[in-house]
Amino acid sequence: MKLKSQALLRVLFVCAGSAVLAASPDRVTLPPVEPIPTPEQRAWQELELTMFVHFGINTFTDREWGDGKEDPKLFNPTKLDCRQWVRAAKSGGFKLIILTAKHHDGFCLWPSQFTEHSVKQATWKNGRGDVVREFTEACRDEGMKIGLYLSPWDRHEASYGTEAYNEHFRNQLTELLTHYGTVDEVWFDGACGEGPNGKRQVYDWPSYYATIRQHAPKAVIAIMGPDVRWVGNESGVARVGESSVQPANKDVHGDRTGNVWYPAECDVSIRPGWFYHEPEDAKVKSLNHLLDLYFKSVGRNSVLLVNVPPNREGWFAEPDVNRLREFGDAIREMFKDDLAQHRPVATEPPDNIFGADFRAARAVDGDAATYWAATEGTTAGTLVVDLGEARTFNLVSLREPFWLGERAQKYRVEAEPKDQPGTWRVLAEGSVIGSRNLLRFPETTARRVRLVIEHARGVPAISELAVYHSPLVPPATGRD
Ligand code: FUL
Repeated sequence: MKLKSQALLRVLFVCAGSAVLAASPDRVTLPPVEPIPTPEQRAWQELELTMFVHFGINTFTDREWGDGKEDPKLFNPTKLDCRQWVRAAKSGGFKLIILTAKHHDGFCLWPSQFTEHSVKQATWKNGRGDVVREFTEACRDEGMKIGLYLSPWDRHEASYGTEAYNEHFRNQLTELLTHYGTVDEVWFDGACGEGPNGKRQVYDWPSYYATIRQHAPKAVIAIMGPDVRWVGNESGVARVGESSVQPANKDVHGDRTGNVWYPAECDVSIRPGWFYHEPEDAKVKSLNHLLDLYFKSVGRNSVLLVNVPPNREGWFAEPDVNRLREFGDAIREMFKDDLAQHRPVATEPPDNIFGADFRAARAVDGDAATYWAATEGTTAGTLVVDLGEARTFNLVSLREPFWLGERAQKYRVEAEPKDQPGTWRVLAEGSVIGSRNLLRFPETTARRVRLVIEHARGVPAISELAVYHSPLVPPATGRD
């Protein structure tokens, strides 16, 4: 009897399962609002925090731009420890590190077979060292994603300024992308100065991109590349309303016309310079400054790229290590308690949902992969969250399911103040949301908070509406 009922149950279970499966092809899906990111762009945007490591011959000559005439013997990081970099980056919450494999001086941190201007001629390890090897192994062991910077401008290479250099550059790219495992980002600077023979190079970008797509199909190509856009300054700040939807740029998008998905990256150094200079040990950016940049980059629908330069021993210096840990601790503390999570949430007008899979609760379920979407054909909508009792807060985080396109064009966040029930006070206003918007405002005490999307390109959709209270939120400086 027992066996029989178990068998019956199994039959019922299988039937139910197949009913769901059979139904799934017809499940309602939210149509994308073009353009949308590639899977690689989406994964990259979700990293939020990435790190730059400027390290090379300049570290030993105390310069920012080498001229390509440096003696490679000077390169001697006696205690190089890439694991120390990676662990410090992790403590700061960083998810990917980009190493300057070759800067404008042409000195290669790996033993390239295409030049002698490299670690092969260094005092370090009698010319048998390979920083790219040690770096990529440390990243892989610690679960850190990997980026490589290869400067197209090369002030050492004799072929620079001739067609032969394009092949030289592709050869170096191929070495980097085939000898060290998966690479997640390739970073190209736009600088194009003169080489040793006084000539400038005409870069063959399409052939560089083809080389990357062939050997590292999962890598995004940044700055002078079609996947990731330079935000336009080196101070780590995006514009209010920064959008990933941009007109195609013919330098990097070739024949593509109209709008393309081209998300912004905000680069900045933790110190005044990109390379290590001892006197700058005293000039590491303050915690408040870094947190402010976080709000002005990650909080403005962009990725933050913070440079931390190792010293001559091959270590991140103590002030930088301490600052990174403080930064990571502050971010973890700020976002540890979402007052809106799993709270009752309603739409205005009622039942303003795209279907059963897109209920308002999806915006407050703590899972950024699920989302509320409004009724088909609408371009406006409101979410009202009940915090259960009057709570004090000073920060709201919003996210859209941006992999289906940017939607909001104009929105505001409001609270029903404890002392004025029935009225709504505007806390913040915005336009584009995309991957994330962080809104900071003076401490407010209220039981209900609402997000009013006044206008969207297509059906409004929200994957996160989170509310926080933290004394660590840096005051908005108004300085961009
Ligand atoms: C600039 C370079 O010239 C700097 O040296 C640095 O590498 C920075 C990230 O990009 O254009």
